[in-house]
Amino acid sequence: MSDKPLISHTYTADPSAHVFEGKLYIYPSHDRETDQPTNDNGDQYDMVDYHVFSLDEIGGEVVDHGPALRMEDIPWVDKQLWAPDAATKNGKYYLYFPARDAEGIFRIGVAVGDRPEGPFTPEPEPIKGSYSIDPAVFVDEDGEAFMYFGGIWGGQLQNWQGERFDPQGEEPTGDAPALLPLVARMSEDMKEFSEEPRSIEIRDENGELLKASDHDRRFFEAAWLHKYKGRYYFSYSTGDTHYLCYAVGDSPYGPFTYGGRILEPVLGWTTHHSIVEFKGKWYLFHHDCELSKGVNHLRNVKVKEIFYDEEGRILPVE
Ligand code: FUB
Repeated sequence: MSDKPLISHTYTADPSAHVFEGKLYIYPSHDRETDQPTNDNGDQYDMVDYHVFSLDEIGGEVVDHGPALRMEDIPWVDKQLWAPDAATKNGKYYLYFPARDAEGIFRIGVAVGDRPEGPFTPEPEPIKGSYSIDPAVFVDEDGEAFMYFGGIWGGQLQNWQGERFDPQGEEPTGDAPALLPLVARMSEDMKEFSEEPRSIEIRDENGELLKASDHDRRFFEAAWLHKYKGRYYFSYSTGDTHYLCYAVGDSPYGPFTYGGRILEPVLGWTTHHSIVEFKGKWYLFHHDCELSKGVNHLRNVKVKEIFYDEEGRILPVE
């Protein structure tokens, strides 16, 4: 299968792929050139809108449906439309997105549409109780929906270790448990959390929480949840070590046990993905920086087929 960028007329990243109405839809970040400085805070990821893309089949034409949501139309957003996701329920489509508010704090918003490709109308306020970045919304077979989210460093998760935002918050170090991603059940109308977000435990083979110093395995950002043969697979990026990893559990709330790496580091600092079944095969959508020849904030989406072994382990991508 070709390893070429799926989209080459514009920069795209953080692809959340879903099958809606028999088609494969991709909800990516829309990277752009910027004069913002490059730093660990991620200021260079300075995006201002979202486009939705669709394919009838893998390897077929990718249709760009144009702007689905623009920053200027979202009342609470000041800057940085980062990695989005989408979900459908009750005949509506929901686009979830993180962005910084007027105080520079990342919150998560939702916009509603009638079609998978939008357009989407944003709610005037972010989701109450939301913070940090990278929402991924999983709708289980019984119709219950859950949002997974969180990201450290520029994603600000380290600033939320107490009741409120602490500008001095830092990632723990050494043998302390690593910071954990979050999950919250969604309300029936998909616009709110119906409970307080709770931490997702990612444990090692001995049942211990991953340590903060374990940068090869600890959660950094890019949460994704999919279900395979009745089990829940939570996958994520390790950030500064640049791996895509997964962990497996028996409940959407976890706990999850670390399962291994899916993808080795790619060209560019960030790595971010989604996993989806389409027409009987499983695919990893992800990004690298091939088109821009390595400019970290100018990324392009790619797709690879993935496989499981008999025990349900995801085989690392070659
Ligand atoms: O695209 C901006 C940020 O870069 C995303 O939110 C992160 O997951 C990383 O890919």
